[in-house]
Amino acid sequence: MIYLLQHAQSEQSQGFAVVFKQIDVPRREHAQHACGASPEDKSLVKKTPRRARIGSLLAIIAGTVLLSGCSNDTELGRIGFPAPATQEGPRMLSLWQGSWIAAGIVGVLVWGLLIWAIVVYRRREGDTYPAQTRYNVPIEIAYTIAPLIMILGLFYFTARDQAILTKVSADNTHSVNVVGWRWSWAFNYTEEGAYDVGTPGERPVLWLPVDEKVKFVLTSPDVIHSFWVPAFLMKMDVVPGRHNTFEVTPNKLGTYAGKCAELCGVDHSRMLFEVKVVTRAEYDAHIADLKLRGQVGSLDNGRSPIAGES
Ligand SMILES: [Cu+2]
Repeated sequence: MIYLLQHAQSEQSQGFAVVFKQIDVPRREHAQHACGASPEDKSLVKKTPRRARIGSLLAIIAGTVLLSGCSNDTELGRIGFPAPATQEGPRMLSLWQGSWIAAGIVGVLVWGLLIWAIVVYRRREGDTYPAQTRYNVPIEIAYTIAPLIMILGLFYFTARDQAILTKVSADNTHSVNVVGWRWSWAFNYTEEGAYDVGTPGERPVLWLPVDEKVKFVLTSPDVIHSFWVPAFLMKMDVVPGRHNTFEVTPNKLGTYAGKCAELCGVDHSRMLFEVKVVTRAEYDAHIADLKLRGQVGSLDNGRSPIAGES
């Protein structure tokens, strides 16, 4: 190769293109010849164990990320998500974990390639200006196709799960009209004909019977709010003039926190409520109690009727 390079340089009629072709040789080999060193590059022999170590480190990182995503019993395994308290929750959880695992694999690959290039191709004594590569069609095709595959993969799983999670069944028998208003919530138990309402200082409580599918119909008389029960792994905006709807089946008894997740004004942070998932008998008793207190019917604007006002 060096002979060809010298030959090309000696013939003045040969242009730069020919010279570049001729010097398109492994840079290290060329550099070693240029400075008179032996072609037996000992540093190349030493590279293998170092590369193996880097590879092992990357494999350990990738394995840790993958394994941590396998357990749903810990917050670390759920990557920060709360333990799901609905039948639908695990689907949302696995979409979340899958997205992080995919991001982790891509991250490890990119960081690995970066570190590998920095370490293996670092400047060494005697190195000359490296050969410049432009318009490498296979690499540019790979640059285009790889992100496309990633985006299409994320889109497919997101669209699939979103379609399932937002599907509203026709056979619904239990629904609650959730009214988000500045700055609290009203819950209209549609079939039962009872309501409950809170204030920023007094959190309202939404009661739900366990293992029964409930349809939430979200309405707002003023601005956009967002109905969020973190343990349900579901959140949906409450938009004036719209009836946003979703269904969940709470399957764990307990009390859960809820809040508004859309900045809606000065007391947004006080739009807190609680959700009590109880047995059917406790639920019926609570509805009867609401009716005894006179909270019969529904509130479409979130405000309790005040004596003397129509
Ligand atoms: Cu709000």
